[in-house]
Amino acid sequence: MGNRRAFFYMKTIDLRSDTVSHPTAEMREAMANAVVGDDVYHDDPTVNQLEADAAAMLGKEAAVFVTSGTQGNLCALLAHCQRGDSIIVGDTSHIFRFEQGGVAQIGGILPHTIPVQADATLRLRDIENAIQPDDEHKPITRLVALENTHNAAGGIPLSAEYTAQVARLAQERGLLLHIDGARIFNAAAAFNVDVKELVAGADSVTFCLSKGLCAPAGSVLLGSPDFIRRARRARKALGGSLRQAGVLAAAGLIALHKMKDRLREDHRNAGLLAEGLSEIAQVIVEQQSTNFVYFSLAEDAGMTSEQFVHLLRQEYNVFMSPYGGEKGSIRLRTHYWIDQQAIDTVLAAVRTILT
Ligand code: TLP
Repeated sequence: MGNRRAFFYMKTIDLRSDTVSHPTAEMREAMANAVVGDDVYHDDPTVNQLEADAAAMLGKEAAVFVTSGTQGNLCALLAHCQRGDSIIVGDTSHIFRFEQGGVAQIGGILPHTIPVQADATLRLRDIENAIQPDDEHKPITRLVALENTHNAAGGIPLSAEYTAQVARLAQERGLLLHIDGARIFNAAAAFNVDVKELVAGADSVTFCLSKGLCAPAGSVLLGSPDFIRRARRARKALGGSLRQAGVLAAAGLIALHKMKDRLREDHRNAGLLAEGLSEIAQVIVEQQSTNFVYFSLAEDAGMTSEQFVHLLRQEYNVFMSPYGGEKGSIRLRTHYWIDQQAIDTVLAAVRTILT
């Protein structure tokens, strides 16, 4: 217990998700000084700049600022689909699993799920087989959705080559391609490619400003001007049209221009955490990819994952997520506020608890 007390007054080290990352001092200052207008009138120069810069960066013609990744995906699917249409999505995708079934609940859209493979891909054969024939008994298959990086698969990125194959198949079969790119800049950092290459064949893509990129809120949805006009309508109906949203977009601009280039540091830190954890006898590291790490405790650890996570939180101010999936029972994600010193502290705390 003596050692544990030494950690007592330390700051919180929050590894539950990258969504917990706070805005930086530079973001807070930019927010305070943002030039704003009414964005429903397209009058907010800071929002307009964020949308234009994001479109240029991802190689799309138009963009709209939305409140969250969930809203971005829903606006995209409402803009692409009619009620009764069907979309092909992974069975562990965020759209299917973690957005309350909004596409069905609000859009009347039928998710046709196919298995997400261990490498986060959807098999082309499974996509082909899920496309419904033109038959009055069947819903119309409108779209395929990919997720990059894939959350439930453990932060695995999808390559430009794979995405191009799906885009080609979609085009040949008259389907649209949407990418939930909540962490697309992590994927770009992992492959060391221009983010444009990862979304080249997509009709729409969303990315989040508020995860590894550290902005306090907001996502961007991109596509053709006509698609974005329809997505803006959907955003309004969902209550997501903000007024002086430039205060948020100001942080978003810093996220876009300054934070994406440091995501490699988060990946390196996730690697260091995985490496350090794997050296502790009672820890089994299951997976590390981009900024995600999954591990479980060996039987001789003498406690459950829940007890372990509770102890870490109570005694060391280290927050982790008990996960309980097949990738391991505990999940960590690195982000801007997790530095080398935090990693050393976490590894020391885990060692102390388990030994
Ligand atoms: N994911 C959150 C939780 O909702 C699970 C997290 O902590 O990772 N797409 C992907 C791939 C996501 O991981 C998330 C957030 C979203 C969309 C939704 O983003 P928000 O939280 O901004 O609605």
